[in-house]
Amino acid sequence: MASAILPLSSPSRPLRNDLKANWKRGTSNRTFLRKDYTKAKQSFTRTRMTLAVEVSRFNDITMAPPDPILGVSEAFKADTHEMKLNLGVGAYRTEDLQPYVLNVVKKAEKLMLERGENKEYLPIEGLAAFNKATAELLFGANNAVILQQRVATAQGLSGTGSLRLAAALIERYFPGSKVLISSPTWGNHKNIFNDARVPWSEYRYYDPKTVGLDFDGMISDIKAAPDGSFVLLHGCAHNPTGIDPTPGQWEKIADVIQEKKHIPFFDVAYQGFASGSLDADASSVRLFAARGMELLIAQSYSKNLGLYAERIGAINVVCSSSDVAERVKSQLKRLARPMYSNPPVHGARIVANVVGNSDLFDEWKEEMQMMAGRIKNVRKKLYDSLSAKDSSGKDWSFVLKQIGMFSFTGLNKAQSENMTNKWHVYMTKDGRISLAGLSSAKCEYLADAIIDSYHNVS
Ligand code: PGU
Repeated sequence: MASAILPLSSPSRPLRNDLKANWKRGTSNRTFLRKDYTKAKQSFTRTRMTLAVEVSRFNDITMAPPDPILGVSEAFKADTHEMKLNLGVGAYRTEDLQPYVLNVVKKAEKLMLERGENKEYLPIEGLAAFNKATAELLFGANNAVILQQRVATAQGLSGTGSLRLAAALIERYFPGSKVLISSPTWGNHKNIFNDARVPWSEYRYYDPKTVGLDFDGMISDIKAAPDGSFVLLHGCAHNPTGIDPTPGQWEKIADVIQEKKHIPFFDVAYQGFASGSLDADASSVRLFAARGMELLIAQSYSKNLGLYAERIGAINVVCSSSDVAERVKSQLKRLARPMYSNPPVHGARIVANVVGNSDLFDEWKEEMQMMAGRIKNVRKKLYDSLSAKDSSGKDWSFVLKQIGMFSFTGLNKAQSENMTNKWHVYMTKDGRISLAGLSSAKCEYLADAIIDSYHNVS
């Protein structure tokens, strides 16, 4: 490694002379004493000690690539074109393409302020009222798993942090066990398991020929995995494809997972956002729970309550008995403590207040339907524009069939790059666009960009 001693080995000559002259004269603007000179000299010596090391101990660290999703927003900000669109990150925007804070969130925060709640540490497992509310929202308050106290719930740092905590649990208590993830999936899943040192492999999910689910491929890959693997499933609104199994297909997936003694691991980041109904969007998880299976479920309130930056979510582990659940919870706490000690309180209180107050809860459902409805409207308008403008006869109906925040356009990397470079439409390179970042006014512009990229770039 290169090293260098900077030339500052002592006070520079002109400065040194100046210091001495001032000391001899004894008079200057301020009186300069011998002790001042000594002090200055010592300080330069200290500087020398500090600087006389290698250029940097971190010199071998290379530049990390920009994040494939969050990095898109950084590039978007730097663009000044008036038609620019940020369809990269899955974050809800209003029709004016502005971030949206839900009214129920503002009301809950007002209540919290009036109560003058303190800022004491939460317990390691998080806010009790939140943990109760979040598990009930997921399973339904009267679900057997809740009544029998078979769920270990710990508040997590949103969906990502909750997944990471579950990955740490797998690494510690199921060493060598594999997690099966869909191909494709949300990009950060791979990072999470890599960093937790949990081996993973992919199961087939998306079929580009049908622009639909490769159900047979999915089933045979789950069957082929070693018994007792974890199978990561998107609870609803699969990211990035927007393609979910039908209720009948979910039953078959559960059959195979049971046969193989696998452990289902749900990522629920869009409850209420796919259909507009909290219950309907939890039906996949409830179907597995009703079979008496043990399972893991990570939850996020980033999208459905718009609490992106509050980092609020949870990890739930459904166990075969309350006794096991208690032990699992104690270990989740043990894993969390050295990572972040205990979770933040603000988002947890918002969720607990919204879910725990029947008026706010009803209002939340209305706002969620409004958000889901706006996305469905632009989805329809985009489909209409694509169909009207494209004379090639291509069938764009997949846009309508996909659900949730995203549309998986089928555009390849070069075509996606054309969307950005030529049309100022920012999106991930896998061809995914977030419809939550699209307004009705810009649907036609987006359709022009997609048609051009699809037909004129290979
Ligand atoms: N799981 C899935 C399937 C997700 O899509 C996301 C967010 C998360 C978990 C984690 O979200 P939290 O905010 O940690 O709760 N995916 C978005 C947001 C941007 C990102 O990549 O974090 C997306 O655009 O895919």
